[in-house]
Amino acid sequence: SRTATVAAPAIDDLREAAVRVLSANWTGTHSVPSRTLYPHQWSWDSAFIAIGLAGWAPERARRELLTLFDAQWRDGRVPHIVFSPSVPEEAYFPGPAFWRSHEAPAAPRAATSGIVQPPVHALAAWRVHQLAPDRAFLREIYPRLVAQQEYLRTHRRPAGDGLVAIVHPWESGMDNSPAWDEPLAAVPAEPLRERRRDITHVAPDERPTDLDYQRYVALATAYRDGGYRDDRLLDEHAFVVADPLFNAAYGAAEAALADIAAEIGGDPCPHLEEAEAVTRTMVDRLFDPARNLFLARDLLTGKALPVDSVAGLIPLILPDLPGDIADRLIDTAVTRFGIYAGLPPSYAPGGPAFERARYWRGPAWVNTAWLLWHGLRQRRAELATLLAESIIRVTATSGFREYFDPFTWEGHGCHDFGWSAALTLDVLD
Ligand code: 9WN
Repeated sequence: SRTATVAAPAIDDLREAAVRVLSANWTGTHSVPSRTLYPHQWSWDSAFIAIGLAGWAPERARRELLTLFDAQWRDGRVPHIVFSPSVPEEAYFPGPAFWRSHEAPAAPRAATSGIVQPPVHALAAWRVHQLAPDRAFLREIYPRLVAQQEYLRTHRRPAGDGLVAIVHPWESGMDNSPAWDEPLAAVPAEPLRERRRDITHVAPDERPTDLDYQRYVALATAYRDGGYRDDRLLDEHAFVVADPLFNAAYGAAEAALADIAAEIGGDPCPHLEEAEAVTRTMVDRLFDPARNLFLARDLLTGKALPVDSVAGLIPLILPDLPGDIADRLIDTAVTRFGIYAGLPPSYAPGGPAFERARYWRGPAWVNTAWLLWHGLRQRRAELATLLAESIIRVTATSGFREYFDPFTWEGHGCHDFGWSAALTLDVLD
């Protein structure tokens, strides 16, 4: 069994502890990623958390996703944060008064941000259904998932080359990844007028820098002041990047939508075709045969961003990825991301930007390990088992922290972090 290396009583304790975290983070309609640092609903967190709820609280798992999609914009975009009206503005920066979603014509009733996150929700909905079958849920969420993809397809392919673009590092979910250093350097930094709240909860040297935040806020302000429109991105926006994790999530979502469509009597074919097309485009445009890794591409300069980010391994979740490319990625995962020894670091050790405790610049995260596990299950079952065991051992050793030192497994960031608990539960079951 996957859990053979960990003693049985410890496994039971770990399962109970994970359920306790998810119960404490549940608000009645959705989960917060963390009661302290992230007191609202986050888009891709909710997808991962739903997966962990499905095994023991399936009604909550479905509600988690449906609550998020209740805040979907009329143009199909699923906002990266849905703000809870009961949480004070000062609790998180930038909050609803910054994003001013209500001024945008397509915005929903709930206050939200105006940017998105990796579309891992179709994958999550399908996994929730596999763990707790419910076709009525699939029928309800399917058109919303299709609209989410449609937004990305029609609004977020500015270069016309089939790659989906992100317009903010927050959209990647890996905010201060070294992959964004070069494109961000071209973004003018403006002094912050608001106080950062994150560093009241977590040590500043485990978070992005003030300079990063100045640029994050400048970019978000520009996108907001342009009415959250996407029609002139290449001419007017300062950060337009194709990220391999985001594009892989988009492609894997089409594959999951094909499964969902087949299950509810719909037509899987257009989804399968789109999944294949995205995979082909990604191999053509983002795979770097010298590094054996997918790289992000700056769509403003046309240049590949030569950075060893774990995001470049995530295309393993694409079912149609050619076997030789998958083998090369697996070789990279083993040799440069050390997956025989533990969880993959967010950025390969040895690179010039590596920092073992600073957020997405080196620490290991459970969600990227889970995505890799998911991508390896059909291809290299023994490596997938190893990764599942590592997730279990790291969280059993250090608790459900937000991220971990990739060598010592020391926990960093906030405690009782939702997806660390949720995805541990998923690989335990
Ligand atoms: C900005 C909630 C989110 C995650 C992201 C992670 C972090 C936010 C922040 O927290 O981002 O969206 O305030 O730093 O980078 O992946 O979804 O857990």
